[in-house]
Amino acid sequence: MTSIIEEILKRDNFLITAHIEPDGDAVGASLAMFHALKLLGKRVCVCLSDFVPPVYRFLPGAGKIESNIPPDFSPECVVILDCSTLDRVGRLQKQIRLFSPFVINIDHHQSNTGFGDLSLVRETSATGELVYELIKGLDINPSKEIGMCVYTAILTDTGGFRYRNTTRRSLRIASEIVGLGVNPGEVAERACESYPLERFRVLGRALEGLKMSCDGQVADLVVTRDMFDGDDINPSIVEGFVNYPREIEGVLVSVFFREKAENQYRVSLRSKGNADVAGVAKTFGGGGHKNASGCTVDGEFEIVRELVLRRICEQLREKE
Ligand SMILES: [Mn+2]
Repeated sequence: MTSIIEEILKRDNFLITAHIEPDGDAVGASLAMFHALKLLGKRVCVCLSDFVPPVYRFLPGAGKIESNIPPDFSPECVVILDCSTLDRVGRLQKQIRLFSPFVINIDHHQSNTGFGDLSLVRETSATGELVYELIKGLDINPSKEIGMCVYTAILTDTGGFRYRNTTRRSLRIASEIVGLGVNPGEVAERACESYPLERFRVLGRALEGLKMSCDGQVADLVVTRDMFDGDDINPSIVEGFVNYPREIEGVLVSVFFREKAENQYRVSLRSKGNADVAGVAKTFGGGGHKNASGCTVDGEFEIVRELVLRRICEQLREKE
């Protein structure tokens, strides 16, 4: 952390980015970092490869997020947030490379490869939590804007302070933020209860097709493009669908398949307790945490499903 603080203090132009299909942590951590660097008088640009989901557009500064590096901006330092590998940055990676900037990697994924010139990688509830600690380390008094961004990052990555990644420290930070004037109920309404109706129409169809396997320990859902009249699925509409089957009694692993393209599926995995899904995602070239991971698998749906479920079931049996 000390060397990251030194690097930040001595540089002037920063680009902040996070992973493709940004979630509450990616957007929240990026904007918290943006406000903090602004308070230090730096020139900062937040740039994401994909659009910010509408539910996170209430976050202060969200309107300033760019989808390309502005032509008059040459970053000397890039802060990459919530990405376990550099690839997760997506399309912007190419643009960034042209500047050969100094790269700071801040992330909370166990599977982080340690890319970049400096990295701050610890298994915390959210990347937002690490950013908050870095902000404190920089001697910045967190503003209400920073608080709202960090609070949203932690709230969404802990499933509303329910998952096992919720720690004393994440609750302490949340409490400190409430002390800054951030209203927990208000943030939750904006971030968790402001989805478009379409989400629930699609969810209904997906839940109809919910399947149980591995003696009731695994539940899976799929969303295909025909549920959207063959159009590409807007990932922000189905974000978090994987969390619903987890709520079934006895289910240890929930799986969500999203058709990305013909014969290509994004697979999200969530588990309860000691059931580990990091290894399953890794088998298929993905990554993540013990209780939350993901990968992309090519092939016909029935085959993809069979392969993934078999691997999960094997993993669960090994543990017994
Ligand atoms: Mn995260």
